[in-house]
Amino acid sequence: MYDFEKAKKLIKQSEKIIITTHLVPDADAIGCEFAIYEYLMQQGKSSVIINHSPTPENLLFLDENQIIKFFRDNIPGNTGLILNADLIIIVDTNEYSRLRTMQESVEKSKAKKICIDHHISSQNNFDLNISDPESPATAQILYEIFYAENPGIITKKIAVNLYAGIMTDSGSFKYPRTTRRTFEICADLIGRGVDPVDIYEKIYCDLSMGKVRLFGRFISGLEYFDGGRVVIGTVTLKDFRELGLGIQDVEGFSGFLMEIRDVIAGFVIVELEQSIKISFRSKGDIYMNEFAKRFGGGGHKNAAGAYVEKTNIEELKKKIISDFLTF
Ligand SMILES: [Mn+2]
Repeated sequence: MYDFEKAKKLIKQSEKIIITTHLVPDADAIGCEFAIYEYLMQQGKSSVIINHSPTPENLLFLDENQIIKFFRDNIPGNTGLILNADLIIIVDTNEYSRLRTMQESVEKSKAKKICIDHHISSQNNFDLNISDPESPATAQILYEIFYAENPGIITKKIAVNLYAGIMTDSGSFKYPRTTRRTFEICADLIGRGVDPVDIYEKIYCDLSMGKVRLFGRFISGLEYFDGGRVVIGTVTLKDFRELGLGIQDVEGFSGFLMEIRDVIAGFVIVELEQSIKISFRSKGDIYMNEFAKRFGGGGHKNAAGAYVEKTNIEELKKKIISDFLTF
């Protein structure tokens, strides 16, 4: 199904292997990193996971031995690791720019680069690109690869990581790319020792009081357009500062907008220190990845994102709404 032969060759030839993923990693990103890390160990290869962003608190259980290194902690040492690597495996994104602070050294590195991802592919150069935009999660692609190689690869530890990725990226099995195959895979993973209740509770039943307050502000500030079919919400730096929170605490807000009756498109604007993040969500055949391009972003049909330069938020909202209503 996926051609893993070239990847195996590259892995075999490599001694210094780095695994990395996109900024503000989710469970699919971290889960895939650990699944590959464990697979490489089985192949007698040690590897280093280095990420731009810290691991969100609710995903720390996936990194119980605190293996993940952070690029910003020690730039000279980590830069050296990246520049001198033989192989860099990038999961859950196909854009070097999403590696943020690591982008420059990854692109400069002489290492071969493998991308394994389920976002619509851009024109970036990888030595190997295993990409399937039909897959609900990168973790599902990895499952198919490992299972085809040898089902015995999928230990309980790998199963937990893959399940966490599939469960979260499929919106707990409700997003459109969820298929019969997704359930078959998850059934197999549960057979390998995954406790779905435990993983769900660890990831989702972990709202801090601060996040609930932030959500309350977000909800009361929602603005509706086009007779309630379009909704836009905002989180500002002021909110973050007053509640002592950050971008990781906005996780789930955009998905929530799609649960409002009659809403077909939703936008979440998050003001950050250096930029503004826009999340785009839609139902049905509204191609938010296309719409997000107008703001320099991308993603999936029903879920996309963009980072834009700091600007007046009210003006940005007006632009998003007026652009969307003629989209
Ligand atoms: Mn993903």
